[in-house]
Amino acid sequence: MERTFIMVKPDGVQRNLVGEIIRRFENKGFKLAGLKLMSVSQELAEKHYDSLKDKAFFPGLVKFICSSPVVAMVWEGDNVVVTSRQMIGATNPHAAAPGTIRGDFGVAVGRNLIHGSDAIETAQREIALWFSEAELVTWETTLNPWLYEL
Ligand code: D4T
Repeated sequence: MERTFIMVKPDGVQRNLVGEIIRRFENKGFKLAGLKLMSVSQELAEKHYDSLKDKAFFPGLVKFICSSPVVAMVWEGDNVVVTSRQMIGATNPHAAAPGTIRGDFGVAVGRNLIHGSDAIETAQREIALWFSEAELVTWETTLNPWLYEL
């Protein structure tokens, strides 16, 4: 089953949106495979955002991610990478559709609350970067026949 990496950023944690965000993923029908509240080191933040290292906003972004705890998660489900990005909404909350997380709760691109992997390969890289094998849980949910046409 496909997996994606989701992170509630420092602004989402500070604004008490962790429960709201988890609720949306649970209600959708995705299954939690990993979850932790953590402080982010500069090294981890720089590795995570490596593809953006030439952008002008990179230093500010790294500083922000390290400024306060984040909640790192792995969610599992059919098409979870693309669907999560749709649930999260456009990078800039101004452009994010109502009903999306950024559209409903954000007002600034540098405070856009949540990160979600943008492709299956990115998800695999990010999950390996943020979680050890031992922190990921493989488990069976009894809901599967009610979520999927098996
Ligand atoms: P993430 O990676 O956090 O899920 O965001 P996106 O995939 O939607 O967008 P991104 O990689 O282009 O940007 C990463 C991160 O940088 C912040 N950002 C972005 C910023 O502070 N200023 C900017 O101008 C842009 C484009 C927000 C998200």
